[in-house]
Amino acid sequence: MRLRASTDGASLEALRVEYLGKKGRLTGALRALGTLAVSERPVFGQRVNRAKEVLEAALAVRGEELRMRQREAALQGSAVDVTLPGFGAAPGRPHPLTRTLTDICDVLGGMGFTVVEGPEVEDDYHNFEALNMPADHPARDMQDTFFVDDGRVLRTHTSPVQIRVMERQPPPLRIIAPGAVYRNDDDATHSPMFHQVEGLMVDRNVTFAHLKGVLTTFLRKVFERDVSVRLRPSFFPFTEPSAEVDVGCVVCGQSGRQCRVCKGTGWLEILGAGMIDPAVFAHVGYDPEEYSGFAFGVGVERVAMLKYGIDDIRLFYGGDLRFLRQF
Ligand code: 2NM
Repeated sequence: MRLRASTDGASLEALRVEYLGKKGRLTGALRALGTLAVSERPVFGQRVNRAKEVLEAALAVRGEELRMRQREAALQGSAVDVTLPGFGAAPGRPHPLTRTLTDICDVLGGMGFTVVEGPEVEDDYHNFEALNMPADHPARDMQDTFFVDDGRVLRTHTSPVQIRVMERQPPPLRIIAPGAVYRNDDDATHSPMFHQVEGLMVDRNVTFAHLKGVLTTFLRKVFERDVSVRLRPSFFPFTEPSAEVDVGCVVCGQSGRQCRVCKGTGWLEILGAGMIDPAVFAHVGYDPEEYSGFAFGVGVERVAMLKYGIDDIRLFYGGDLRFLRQF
């Protein structure tokens, strides 16, 4: 009865002290053992001890019962309402340049090109000499080169990566070299560090028609529409013939009317390309009589700016979330 009546730890403890404490009733009873006749002592002692055991067990059971009840009450009080709306997750996303670079590599990867990489600090030989730009070649001035030390430079393009691959691997070859490149130039459309993807295909009987076909397919996949493609004659020291490649303006749909992106021309310059100059093949030990190849280079920032209508390259590097969240 009194066990049932005690509803908390304190009253249960009071009950324990009352019976089993130093001055408790059962303890008292044991102490009284000495006043009994010797013959009565064992039976009495056994009964008192038995009563103690029963009481201890009952106290333990009731104690556990009360602790359980307390826990249940605590859980009730702080119950979780699973119907409440959750906290919104705020996942990040790839930077628009990362996305564009990945898209370009995915498209060319799907056309059989393999990604290759190389150093950003290059020697003069791989960045210039092997690409048919000997010392004092006027084309070197146009590159706005950053010089490091020991005649080394920050690579001004990713072509040296392709030179390194050709040095160690015979044709056929179908590779792309994506990555950061550096030129001392800084305004709304030029950044001292920007990104390029350069492609190279070398085999027997590779022609300018292959170049045009690959680039047309590539550009239509990257811009996700049936853009027109136009080639204009140009010059690069490492290709002959060379071409600049335009796509029909993706902003004004080639109408050119008041278009700030194509400046009313209806065309956007997007790529440089050409057939590898035999002088380059000579440097890497390829036989120009047996093999031919085409190469092209595309600026990742430029593709992203044209595709998304961005007019200042510096927006890519500012880290402004209001800009980045639009992608
Ligand atoms: C361009 C334009 C034309 C090019 C050449 C080479 C190499 F290493 F194979 F000779 N790689 N990329 C190349 C050719 C790049 O970018 C505007």
